[in-house]
Amino acid sequence: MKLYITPGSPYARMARIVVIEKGLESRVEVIVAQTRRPDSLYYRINPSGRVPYLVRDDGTGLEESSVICAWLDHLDGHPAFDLPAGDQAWEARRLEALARSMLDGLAVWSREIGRPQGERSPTVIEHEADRSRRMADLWEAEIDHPLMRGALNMMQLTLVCALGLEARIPDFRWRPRHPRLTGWFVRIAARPSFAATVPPGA
Ligand SMILES: N[C@@H](CCC(=O)N[C@@H](CS)C(=O)NCC(=O)O)C(=O)O
Repeated sequence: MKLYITPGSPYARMARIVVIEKGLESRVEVIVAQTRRPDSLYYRINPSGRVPYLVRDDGTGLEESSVICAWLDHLDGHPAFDLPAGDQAWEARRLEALARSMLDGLAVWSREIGRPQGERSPTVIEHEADRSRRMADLWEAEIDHPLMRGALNMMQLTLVCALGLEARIPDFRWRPRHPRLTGWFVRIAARPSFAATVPPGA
């Protein structure tokens, strides 16, 4: 299989973490794609131009980090990241949606500051910075939830990839006012799969 990524993409990072957590390194070739370039050859592989993108051994291409993570997780017949059963499933969905929401906002912020100076929108940047502060406050209150403290799951994985964008967004300084979230992040980010996939600095 071929997994197309960019080193700075938090969505691609989720798939890369699952590859490592599931011990699939020898089966999945990780390839850096040229995104956001006119006429990139990558568009012939994935017309949307987005990463992550997984080309399975049968040639079928999969888009969307959640779909790719689930596919990789199910390959061995022993999925580790499926939703829990019963009422806990709704809690898991609620938490995953909150983590996704934070991640999506930060991805917009990161993209915006990656534009050439004259093309950046201060309005977008301020909007996303404000959102990130509210979401960090929310997570400071939620982080002791049993699902955030138990075995690794998609909620935890998504939130770490969101908070990890501190490497790409110099003004995303969420740690000082969020001691519980910081302690949680430091512990979980020390896992080899997370440490091996830290995005490069801005
Ligand atoms: N919802 C998608 C988001 C993927 C996404 O937006 N990836 C960005 C990188 S962080 C990308 O490929 N951007 C290139 C482009 O928009 O052309 C997922 O979860 O996989």
